[in-house]
Amino acid sequence: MAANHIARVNGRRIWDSRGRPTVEVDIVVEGGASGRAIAPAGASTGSGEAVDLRDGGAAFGGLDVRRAVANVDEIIAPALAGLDVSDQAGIDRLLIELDGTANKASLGGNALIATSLAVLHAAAAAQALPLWRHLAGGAEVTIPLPEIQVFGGGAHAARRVDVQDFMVTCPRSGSFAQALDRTAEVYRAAGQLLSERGLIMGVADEGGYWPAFASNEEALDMLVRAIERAGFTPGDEVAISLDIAASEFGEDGRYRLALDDRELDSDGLCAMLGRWIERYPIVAIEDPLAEDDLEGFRRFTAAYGEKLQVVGDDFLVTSAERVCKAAAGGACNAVLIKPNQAGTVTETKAALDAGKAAGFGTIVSARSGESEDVTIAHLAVGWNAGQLKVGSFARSERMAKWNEVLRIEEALGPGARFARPFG
Ligand code: 2PG
Ligand code: MG
Repeated sequence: MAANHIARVNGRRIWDSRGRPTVEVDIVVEGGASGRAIAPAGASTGSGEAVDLRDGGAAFGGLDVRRAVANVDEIIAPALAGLDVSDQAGIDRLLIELDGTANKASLGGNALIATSLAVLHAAAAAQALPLWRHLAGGAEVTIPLPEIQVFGGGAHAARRVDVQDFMVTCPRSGSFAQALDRTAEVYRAAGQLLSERGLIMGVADEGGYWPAFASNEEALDMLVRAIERAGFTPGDEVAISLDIAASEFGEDGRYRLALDDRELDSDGLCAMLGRWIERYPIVAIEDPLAEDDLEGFRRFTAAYGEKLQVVGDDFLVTSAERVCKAAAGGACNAVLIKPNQAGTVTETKAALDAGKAAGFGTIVSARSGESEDVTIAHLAVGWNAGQLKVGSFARSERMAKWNEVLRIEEALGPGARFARPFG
């Protein structure tokens, strides 16, 4: 048997950053090389995502994954035995067929993505290449611009504020390392400001400060102050990026901002965000409207798409088809790329390629439930995504990924090109 052919696949039940069970897959090829990957998990999920297979019942809030792990061992492993790991597309097609559902509910999106990513790692290891280099295939790569959460809200902080991610990004940095340096100062300054005001309440799911604010806008004011206290000019070295995650508080064109005690229609929400765009140095807004509000997305993109990135996450769910439709309808100008929303590496790459073909910004992203797995750092570099979203600047499941990009930047040496998605 050839060296790249799969000798062993095994699933394992491990734990994610929220202390919930998740799926890990190991793949070993005949030549001895191996690959491993861990499925992440979202909390604010789009209805069009690949779904995780969870066991239900009383244990662990119904979130156990024993059936998904069994599917890896009993159904996926025998089907993949002897296949060549370098045929990612062929293996992903087989995984999709084995599952046989549109949303991967049968074998589980968690079983599929961990397997598909483990195949990718095994293929890189079989060539003794770091994953990013294997993905780049000799082409020049860019180091992504990070967007990093400072305050976490929405579904990641018991809806303490309505907006989910208050992030910063440092578009004028000369390198990834410098962007992290600047972010570290802002994160620190934000912590000091909160502690001075008696607002330190710990951190939300992705490591951003728990947002004990009286209004959504107070979070924005505090972020601007933190940037200034860190010694930077808001909108110059450090700018703001938001994930509104509006599907979490709106549907059928009605949006209920609980913290601000306001109910808005689609135009009202667009107008409110428009005022924020005027007042604050915002360069990107993700899911400004709910996933069912196509017209709202179109109007918002028509009004502000020239000025800033309008990013589809729940709205596009890492689907090439949805990206193409959004591009044709002018309903976005950037796409978030989450491998577990698609369910396989091949479908993830197709969504990214569709985004690039449409001239969209492309942002590889982690989930709110994460692990020590750093695959997305390699995907962002090797696929030349241009941007990377991982969560905050605390907690090792987040820092592991930022640190991995630092290592890649070092490996590229002085020739490393840093992406400039905002010109
Ligand atoms: C998002 C992600 C990350 P989740 O909405 O972009 O912040 O959250 O993984 O819960 O979907
Ligand atoms: Mg999002």
